[in-house]
Amino acid sequence: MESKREQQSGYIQAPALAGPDVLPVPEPTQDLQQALDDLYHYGCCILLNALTTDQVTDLATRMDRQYAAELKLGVLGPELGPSNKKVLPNLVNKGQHYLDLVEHESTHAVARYLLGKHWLLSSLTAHLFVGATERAELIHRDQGQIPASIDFPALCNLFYLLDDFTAARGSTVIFPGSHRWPIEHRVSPPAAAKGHQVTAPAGSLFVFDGRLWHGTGANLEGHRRRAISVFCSAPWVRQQENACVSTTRDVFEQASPDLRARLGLKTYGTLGNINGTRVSHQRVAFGSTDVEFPTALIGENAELIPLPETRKM
Ligand SMILES: O=C(O)CCC(=O)C(=O)O
Repeated sequence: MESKREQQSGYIQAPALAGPDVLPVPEPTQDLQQALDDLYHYGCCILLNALTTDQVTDLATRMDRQYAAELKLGVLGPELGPSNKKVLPNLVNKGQHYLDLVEHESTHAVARYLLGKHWLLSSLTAHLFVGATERAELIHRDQGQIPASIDFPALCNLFYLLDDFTAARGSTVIFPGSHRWPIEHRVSPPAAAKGHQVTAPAGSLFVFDGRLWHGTGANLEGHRRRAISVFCSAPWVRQQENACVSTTRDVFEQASPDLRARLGLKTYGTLGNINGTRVSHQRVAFGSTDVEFPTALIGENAELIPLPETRKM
């Protein structure tokens, strides 16, 4: 297959590999252009020093504090499952320090490269271990819901690492190059043992294309191994977190226009309306325009129905 350009996002797909070849893990780099080239060739990259040491320390401390506080919520807290690998959901309402990662210049550069300029935040989550695990978790492709025949990324996962990632700490098992595998190798996962584990220092940004086979490694040391996932999607994919319901009105009101758009308060072509959007805006192919929460929705016989606001109690 030749390189081909996706019309909506501008993403250029590398030629397909002949079979399910696992390429080496690309070397960590400080150079953004090299990182984007790695995404093209390998479907993953490691961008060094995306966060400063102070940012790493601050975010790691805040994540631990958040986890401890949410545990105390008992049944009101999120469902965290039996595994020692935990994912704290919806960081959007949990502090500006997390939202800053959505607007981080590296996030924008990478998401734009893979998904086009209208990319959305699909979810914002904290990943941490609270003990050892014996085996690797399920190997999967994050865009498993998207038809496997699609030869471009519809999602991408950006992991800001708050601890060094090593194999013994359960770093991610990845199959570099698998975003270029022939279609018959895109549905059933390869054996975890055939993958490579990521080695990268805290402060790095580890990115993987939504088509890349990967999974959480076994954390034999039981190290905390913290990371924040900024999960991004193409503007036509349903967001993992239902942001317009899951985001407090305070966050929306304080958000920059760019952040509001990433959360979904922007149309994309004919999608993403609130109470309908002026038709003139929808005529622009793949165009995009801001939307506002109306004070009321319109019901039968034009009855006005107040829109409930979500605010801190
Ligand atoms: O925690 C990891 O290493 C990988 C997490 C993962 O598989 C995912 O978020 O899709």
